[in-house]
Amino acid sequence: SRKVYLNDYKPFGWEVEQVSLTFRLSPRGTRVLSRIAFRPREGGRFFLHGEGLRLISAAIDGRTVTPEVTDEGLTCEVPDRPFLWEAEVEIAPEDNTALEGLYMSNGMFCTQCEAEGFRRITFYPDRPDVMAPFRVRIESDLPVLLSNGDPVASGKGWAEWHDPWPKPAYLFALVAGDLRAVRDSFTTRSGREIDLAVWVREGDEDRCGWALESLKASMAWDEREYGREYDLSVFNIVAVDDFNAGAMENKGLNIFNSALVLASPETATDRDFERIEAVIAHEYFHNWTGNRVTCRDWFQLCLKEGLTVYRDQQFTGDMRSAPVKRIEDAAMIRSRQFREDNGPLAHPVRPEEFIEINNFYTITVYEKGAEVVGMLHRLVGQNAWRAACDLYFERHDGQAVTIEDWLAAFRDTTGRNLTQFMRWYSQAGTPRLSVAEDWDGQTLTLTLRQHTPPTPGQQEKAPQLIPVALGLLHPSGPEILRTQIVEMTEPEEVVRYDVGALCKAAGLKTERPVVSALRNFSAPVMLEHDQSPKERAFLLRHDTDPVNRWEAGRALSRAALTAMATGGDADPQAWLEGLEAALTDETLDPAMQSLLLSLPSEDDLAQSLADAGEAPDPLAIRHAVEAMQDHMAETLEPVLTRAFEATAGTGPFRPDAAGAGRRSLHNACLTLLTRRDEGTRARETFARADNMTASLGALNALLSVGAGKDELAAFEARWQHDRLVMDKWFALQVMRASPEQATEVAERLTQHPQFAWKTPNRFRSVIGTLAGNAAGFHHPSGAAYDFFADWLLKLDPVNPQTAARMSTAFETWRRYGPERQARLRATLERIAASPGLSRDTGEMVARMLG
Ligand code: HT7
Ligand code: ZN
Repeated sequence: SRKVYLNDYKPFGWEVEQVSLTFRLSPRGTRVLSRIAFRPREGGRFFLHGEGLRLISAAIDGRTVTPEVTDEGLTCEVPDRPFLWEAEVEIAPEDNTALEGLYMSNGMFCTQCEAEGFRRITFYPDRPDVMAPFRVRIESDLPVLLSNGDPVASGKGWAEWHDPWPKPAYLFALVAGDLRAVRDSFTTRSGREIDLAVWVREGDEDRCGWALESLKASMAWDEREYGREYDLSVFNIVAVDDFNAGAMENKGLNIFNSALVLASPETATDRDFERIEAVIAHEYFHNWTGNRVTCRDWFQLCLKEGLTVYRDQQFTGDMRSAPVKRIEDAAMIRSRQFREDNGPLAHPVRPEEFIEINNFYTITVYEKGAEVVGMLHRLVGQNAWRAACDLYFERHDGQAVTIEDWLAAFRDTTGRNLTQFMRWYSQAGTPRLSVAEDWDGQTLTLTLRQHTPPTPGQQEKAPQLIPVALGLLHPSGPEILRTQIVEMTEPEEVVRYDVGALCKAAGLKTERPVVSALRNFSAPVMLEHDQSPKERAFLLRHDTDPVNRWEAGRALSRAALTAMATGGDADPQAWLEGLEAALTDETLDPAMQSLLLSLPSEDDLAQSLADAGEAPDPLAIRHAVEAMQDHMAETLEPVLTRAFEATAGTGPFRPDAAGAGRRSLHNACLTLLTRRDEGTRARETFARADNMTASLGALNALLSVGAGKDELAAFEARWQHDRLVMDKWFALQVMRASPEQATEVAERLTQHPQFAWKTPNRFRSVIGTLAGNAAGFHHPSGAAYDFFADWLLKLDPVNPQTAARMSTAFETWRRYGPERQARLRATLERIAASPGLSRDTGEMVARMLG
């Protein structure tokens, strides 16, 4: 397979002035007629992408031409002047199981064109830097016919749409089906009324309210915070059951995985509500960060994704709790992004080469990309941030641009030289930041050192610009130095604090302070700061920075758990005392208390052991976690019981942050208390539950102690006709299965009549979840590896994009001991050697094998 390189970028030789498309829809033989007005620029070889298309006819300015067609597209002699290209092709949406291009889901036609799906619809320069206005005519007997932009006209069996905003083909969308609309409207700050609609299958209408509320909140927020207004007369969202990812920001016609649109208290958990709110916002925010200003090429993916994730994080922080959101985001980066950055799949936020771009929709591009944007925001401050964003929109509206253009807006606004900052985009890997303390009785000297280990293809690393947020606390509790940002640029820097003066100013006796470093997770780095359990327990109680308060608790529980998992001396006393204090602190938000109560994931613990040079044993980790949960339940039973009772549901379910926080704490307490009461509370909770958060919380608690058989059956009987709830039912069983039974449970579920493996949501809920059950997946029998690989190979020819993404289950293979490593390597080699492997999965497996 051919590699594409950032440095090989060349603009397309023609401008596309206008695109007109006519679709004659039919499941096995859809005809697509295209009329495209080209105007020469640099010219060159005229090449249009096209894959899996049957060319019926082609003409230039009305005269038939016979282009040379290959598997990837066509070339043709064209005149050296503006010309009209016309072509007719035939495609078979019903046979399109890859879910890229035009495909069918439950009798409905829909599209997914990002990144390179448009070339499966018609011949076109399918690259993001070719932007044009589109007119679309759809002919079909289906009652609802939608495309991008504003509706122009419609009649029986046809509809026409016009999108005046120049857009790349990846933002094209078409939907046709027997759909129902739930409607609302939004008046922009300039007084234009926008028609909003969520389109769903019959029967789902009563689950659209939250998506519409979230959409209106997002529209208002983008106007308020960024001065960005919506720019068409309609905004449509469609829910689709068969979808490779979460959602897609097509201009004026967002298409969503139904799991990320449909919600009612009975069927969706608080997490689902929060995710729906965030993803609706994310896709809406793309209207400016991605659509009006787009990417020059796919190497610049982080330009739209990193920025849009950052914007959706800000939105969630504003709608809910900013500290809780920041802790969750920091936790996600530290576990999942660091895992990617420290393994064989490491790549820069802006990669420089790829074989299959779909493999680069990663946590590094999205989430580390968002961290980089957040660092920039914090470095320049709020006013300059807003001014630079305004300049970026003004300068580049209607253009396809690069990270250099993005940073130029900041350089030109602030006068700052951002050359070193640019390394965050070009250098892969997680910087290690160490903090060493020296105390002479008056002055505290901190020596900060940074280094980034090599990553595949990048041996040498230069120092990064790291904003290190630091604060100091007096050992009696109060803060003596408020958060201060040290902008570190060198491999080593020394910072001195006159603690005597700071203590004096605060009216306190001079004592060695406790350092709170990397507050608010001020940079995506691994902090190495050797603090004692006593200092950590102190920070857990007193730090004014919520992220570091949580981090102090995490460090304590992590240390105890890794010691337990390796047969060492574990002393969880300091942590449990801190936890008890947090649980009885009535000023603390229940959502925060719930976060403090949560343990690091088994995968995080495995990574911590690997970082310390030990081969993790996932079974030992599972036993350690269970022993710790028993210990917590026993020691904290009275406080857990009080918190459980204090958070018992009162009044109707509202999916707001306060209610979600209470329910989260309630469920966390229930899970622990179930280890003490033989499931009595969980059974009662399950029987009384009037919302999905409570039912699933109770079921989860029961399954985690090996009980809950009857409840599982009752749940299935009640929800068997609901595909979204059934996904939860499938996933929970695999997630909570014992290490010995996990593969067997997953295997049994694949025999279930509702295991529709070609539907990505269902495949992920069973097969994907097995990889999330670390102790089950890495059971020494190796059964899970074989089972997982067999399913991956079955899925690969049907849906390569989803198969490739799932293959990352093996990304950590090198962290395990020799026996597991040998099995994992053999499994990867078996996948790599299998005939006809897709380019998508082939690239992933080759990178993992190194
Ligand atoms: N920009 C989109 C990314 C995407 C995608 C979505 C659905 C199916 C396949 C996809 N490939 C890429 C979604 C987003 O990040 O907003
Ligand atoms: Zn996005």
